[in-house]
Amino acid sequence: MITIPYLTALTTYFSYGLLFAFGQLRDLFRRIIDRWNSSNLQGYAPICLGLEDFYIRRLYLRIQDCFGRPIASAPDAWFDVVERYSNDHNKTLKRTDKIRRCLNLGSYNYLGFAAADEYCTPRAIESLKKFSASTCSSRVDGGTTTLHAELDECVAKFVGKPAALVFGMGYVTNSAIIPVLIGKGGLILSDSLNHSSIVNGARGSGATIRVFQHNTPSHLEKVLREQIAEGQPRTHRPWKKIIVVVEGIYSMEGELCKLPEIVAVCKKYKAYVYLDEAHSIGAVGKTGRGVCELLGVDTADVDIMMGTFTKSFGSCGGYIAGSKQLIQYLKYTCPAHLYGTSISPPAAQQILSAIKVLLGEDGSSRGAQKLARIRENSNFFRSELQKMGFEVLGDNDSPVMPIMLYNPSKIPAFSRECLKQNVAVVVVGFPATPLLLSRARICISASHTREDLARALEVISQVGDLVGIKYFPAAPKKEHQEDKMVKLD
Ligand SMILES: Cc1ncc(COP(=O)(O)O)c(C=O)c1O
Ligand SMILES: *[C@@H]1O[C@H](CO)[C@@H](O)[C@H](O)[C@H]1NC(C)=O
Ligand SMILES: *[C@@H]1O[C@H](CO)[C@@H](O)[C@H](O)[C@H]1NC(C)=O
Ligand SMILES: CC(=O)N[C@H]1CO[C@H](CO)[C@@H](O)[C@@H]1O
Repeated sequence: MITIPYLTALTTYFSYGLLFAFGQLRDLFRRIIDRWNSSNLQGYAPICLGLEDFYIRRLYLRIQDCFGRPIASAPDAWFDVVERYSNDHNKTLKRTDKIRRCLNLGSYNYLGFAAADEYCTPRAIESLKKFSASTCSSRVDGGTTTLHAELDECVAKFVGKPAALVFGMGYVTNSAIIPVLIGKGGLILSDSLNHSSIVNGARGSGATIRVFQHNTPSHLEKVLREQIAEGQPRTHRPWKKIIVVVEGIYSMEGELCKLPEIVAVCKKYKAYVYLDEAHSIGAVGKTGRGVCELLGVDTADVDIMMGTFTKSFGSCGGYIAGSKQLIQYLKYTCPAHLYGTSISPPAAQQILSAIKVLLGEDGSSRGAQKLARIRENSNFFRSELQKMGFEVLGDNDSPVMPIMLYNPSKIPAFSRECLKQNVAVVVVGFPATPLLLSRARICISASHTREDLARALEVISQVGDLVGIKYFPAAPKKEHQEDKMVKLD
């Protein structure tokens, strides 16, 4: 739950109201002109329609310089941001040859494997030479190299499940696997802040979807009881299967899943647990094995473990880990496995090498150091931000920390002012977050040094004063201000 100062909520609604009103007015004029200029009408329905189109044209495009900035280097602690200019009020942006060396607070490079690594990079290059960039084939045809076979086994062992299967893309892992696991007559219970890939998979499955309050085991139990009592729609027959889908770390909230409590509820009602560890695998836990290790949950109690290699491992792709029976079933039935080209061999080698470093099998203690570093860095940065009076979401140990901006005008202001001082941040607004809850999302990396973090804090503090987002100045204890707050779920 997030509490917003009343005045902020009011001005935020007012800002969106103003943007919406002027946007609609301009659209109205455009429609009148279009009608008058009949050469535009060809008998087709407009291909882009509705609120999304309106939102893109009238809100997003005004601040699009804050998004999709081209990068000219690896996503390391510092990276090169290409400067752009516009001749039409940022409607179109053109690249220049100039680059700006910026501190990178946006990439999911939790362990620092995304940049050149003394162990991983030479091996990835070697595999590129040996296997080439693509297998040009699906796994069941010619696309299973020795690397792929090794990777399946290595991932299963790393996450602590009997078997695993890797895919070329994390997003597809969710969106293609969920429909194979469950269909009509099944029930999916999903956290209200689910990732888009889960939403896509769940909708594509044809199963009934019910949502429980974000990270609230008691509400999950309530919904589960109701749904079990009611059964399938119309027929009221028992559900064929129930799957509860949660994430290890919620990427927009920086929050850790309340996994022990959720697992207990699922056990009680015989529902399967599907855990998406995109942001937690590699990043948390004593040996980087994710939220199960961090929160002391036996991996045997999590039926389907999903994760991606695009964050901590500095590669691409995703995995599903589970029982031997489950993985065997997926190998014969999952279309993304049967008909999609297998993961790129250098990417596979990068993952294998990164896991070896984490486990200390490269013969050094760099893996353990990285894990200690990401934790120290994250906890230091979070507590400093809180001390400065920012509204920071998320839990300790999580390397993701959203700073609340609320007001739509503060989205571009924060991003542009930080960039001016060579700090690159990611800002997020509606529709990725609820309308009121725009934020900047900081991702801390093990490759950030203390000087990097001190520099980032200095800039963020200055910009925070300028933009006016220190919502809790000199009062880290929020209880005193409760009466002036609006509560939002
Ligand atoms: C929770 C979650 N699941 C899945 C994905 C998709 O992974 P990928 O980016 O590797 O396609 C993401 C990506 O951000 C994510 O946050
Ligand atoms: C009318 O339509 C033509 C062709 O689509 C276009 O080139 C022209 O700019 C339009 N005029 C106005 C006033 O919108
Ligand atoms: C366009 O973007 C730049 C930053 O890239 C910003 O300073 C400027 O205010 C923007 N212009 C408009 C009209 O929004
Ligand atoms: C498939 C799924 O889980 N969808 C839900 C994700 O969360 C949103 C917002 O809470 C719901 O509207 C979806 O039904």
